[in-house]
Amino acid sequence: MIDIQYSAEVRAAKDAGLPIVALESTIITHGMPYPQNIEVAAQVEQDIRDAGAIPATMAVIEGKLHVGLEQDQLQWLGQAQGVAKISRADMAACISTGGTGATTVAATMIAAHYAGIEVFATGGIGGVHQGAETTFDISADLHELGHTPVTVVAAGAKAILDLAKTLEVLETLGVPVIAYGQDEFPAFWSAKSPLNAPLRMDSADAIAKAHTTRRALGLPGGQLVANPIPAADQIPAEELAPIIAEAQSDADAHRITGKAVTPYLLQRIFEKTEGRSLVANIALVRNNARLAAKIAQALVKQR
Ligand code: PSU
Ligand code: MN
Repeated sequence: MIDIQYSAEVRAAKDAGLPIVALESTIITHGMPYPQNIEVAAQVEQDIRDAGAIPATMAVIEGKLHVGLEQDQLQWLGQAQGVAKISRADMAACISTGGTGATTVAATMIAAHYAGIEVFATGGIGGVHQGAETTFDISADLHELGHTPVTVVAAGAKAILDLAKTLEVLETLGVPVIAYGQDEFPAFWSAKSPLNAPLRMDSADAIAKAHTTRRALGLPGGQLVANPIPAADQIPAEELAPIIAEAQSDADAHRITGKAVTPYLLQRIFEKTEGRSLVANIALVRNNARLAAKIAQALVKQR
């Protein structure tokens, strides 16, 4: 067993059996610019508290797995240089070599499950990239959803991805994709997409019941809850499509590959929308945090 470094708040919540929501840290170090990244991280934690649960932001700091960060640690991480972006493949190596890394969706799911936390809120999961038929760039987040029993609340997959292929891979891996309150699979900055999600649920209770039923059946893997961005905060898909295409061809021209692809595309879209993509990203993460808190509460009630 490896030691977990709990924040005081998460340790107390665990002892009291309170609902806890996991949060990732790659969105802080690689997904948003400083200083908004730190403001958003603190705001999202507060949204979870206001909605009746306790936030647990995950990170590896100098070889220690942290489940819940203290204020000063969050401040430090948001400004630190050279923090790794860790996923399933490199999480153990980061811990064993005393490294420092921010957790992606995949690594956050592993950390949450290890700490006994069943619900996790993020912005958007990684998925199948455009052009994956030649690059083979498919996020490890998808396989993690097939392996690890954590319910992940996201605003769908980021619209920089190939959403149709992402849904196909999730189906192959046996991952329930549940649209919340609508039929369509949301497209991150936009609430709707031309694709329907395979499943739809309209309450946190129903999502919590589906989670426990999967576990009772002995099925490995989690669920993806696709929670649409609030209508007032979205950017219309037609407006974003050419911007995403430009960002993608910039990435190709600069031969950006591997882990660098997603942060590069997010940064380019931020520049090309003059920051509007970030405003939408913040709104959707906060919306996901509130739903995740309700699901965590429903799970505690069902125990
Ligand atoms: N959601 C956001 N911003 C982000 C991410 C998610 O709103 O930056 C991060 C998550 O950590 C996710 C990662 O796991 O992007 C996906 O990276 P990749 O495509 O390299 O697997
Ligand atoms: Mn990738």
